[in-house]
Amino acid sequence: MERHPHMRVTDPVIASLVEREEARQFYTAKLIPSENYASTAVLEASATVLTNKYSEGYARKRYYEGQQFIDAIEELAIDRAKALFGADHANVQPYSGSPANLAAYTALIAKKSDNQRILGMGLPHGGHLTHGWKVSVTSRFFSAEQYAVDEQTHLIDFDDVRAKALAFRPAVIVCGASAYPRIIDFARFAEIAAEVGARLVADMAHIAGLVAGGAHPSPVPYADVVTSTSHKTLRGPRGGLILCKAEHARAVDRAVFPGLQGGPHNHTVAALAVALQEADTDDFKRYAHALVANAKAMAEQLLSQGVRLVSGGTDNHLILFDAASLGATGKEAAVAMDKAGLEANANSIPFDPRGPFDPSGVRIGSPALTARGLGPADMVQIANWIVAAVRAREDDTALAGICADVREMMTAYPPPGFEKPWPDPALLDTDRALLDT
Ligand code: DSN
Repeated sequence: MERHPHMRVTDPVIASLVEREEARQFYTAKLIPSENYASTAVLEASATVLTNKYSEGYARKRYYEGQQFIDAIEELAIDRAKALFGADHANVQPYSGSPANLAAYTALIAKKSDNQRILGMGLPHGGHLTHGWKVSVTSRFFSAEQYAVDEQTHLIDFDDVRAKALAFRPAVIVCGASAYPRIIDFARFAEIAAEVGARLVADMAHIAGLVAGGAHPSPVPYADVVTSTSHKTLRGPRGGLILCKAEHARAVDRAVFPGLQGGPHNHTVAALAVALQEADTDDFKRYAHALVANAKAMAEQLLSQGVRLVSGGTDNHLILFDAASLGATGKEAAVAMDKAGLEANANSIPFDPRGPFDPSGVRIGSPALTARGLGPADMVQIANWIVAAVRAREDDTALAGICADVREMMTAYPPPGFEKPWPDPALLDTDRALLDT
């Protein structure tokens, strides 16, 4: 059966690029911890005529007619989000995690005359751009201060968080991370927020699937507002959501629409509803615990090979390793790994002596490989390949050899969202110029 039969006719160049990306995702070991494989059902919901509909507003209070089915879909997504995470209120319209964070801050810092200060985790210490990092609008629209991890342990330095909270008196403290391999103590953040009279925003984008599956403590009981993406460990479509306490419901809804966004992406909301139902199952709980076990297996094997890990290991889905312990920079290591079919990203490590484009670290994780069904023994093999690839970074023949082995392993574990016939691996080796012929 031919893939994408209509697109092949109307736009063969895009169809061909999509097919090649399908092949790349199928045959590559996806180690980027913020990526995953959505199920076929989630992909089906994403690719529906719901994309044709405008729905500014909320269910039964819309600015356009024809909403009877859209309302039902959005209400289902909201109900499922509230039930899965035990939240008072859910908004499923944010386009992704960054707008969700901006909406959370504007909801809690409503007026120009209010205290406009936010305190978040510094990007090089594992935080996100939108937690107040200097190049983000979150540090221009608001006044931002950043906390750090401890230089020795690489754990969040709560003395630093508290001292900065007392000195800076933020309106909002942001917790949550994009590159932090340990459990986040949301209760401790809530204590500090209460002490200084700040609101607490928890960005659980990276760990939403772990929280849903009971593999990481939930921020919902502690935070005023919880933000998330839906496409990382939660395995949904590319989008965002916000959960909050009842007292903030109206402010959050108004911050999303009309504050920051126009019409919601209804196809994404439907796909999110599908993903939330999938996440409310015993299968998903097993997945969440398995991905942590897999990350630990990979971490232990890396440690046994002399690789230095930020914080010495992992409690969650991700690992940050210092490529200098393999004699490479982060970028050199990530590029070599990519040639070997091991997809990762170079990443700053705490107190990194190098700059952000070629930092010292590489960030890897287990969510996508666990979704394919790989287990701890496979993760040991993957760790060995990572070390071999970084060591052989100048040797394209050796990297190609590892890549062939990776492809063989990936073929044995077809990812969710792919249907037979499997992509043709030759698509990965064809020249780009052939696309135009
Ligand atoms: N870009 C995401 C990540 O890779 O962690 C954060 O939003």
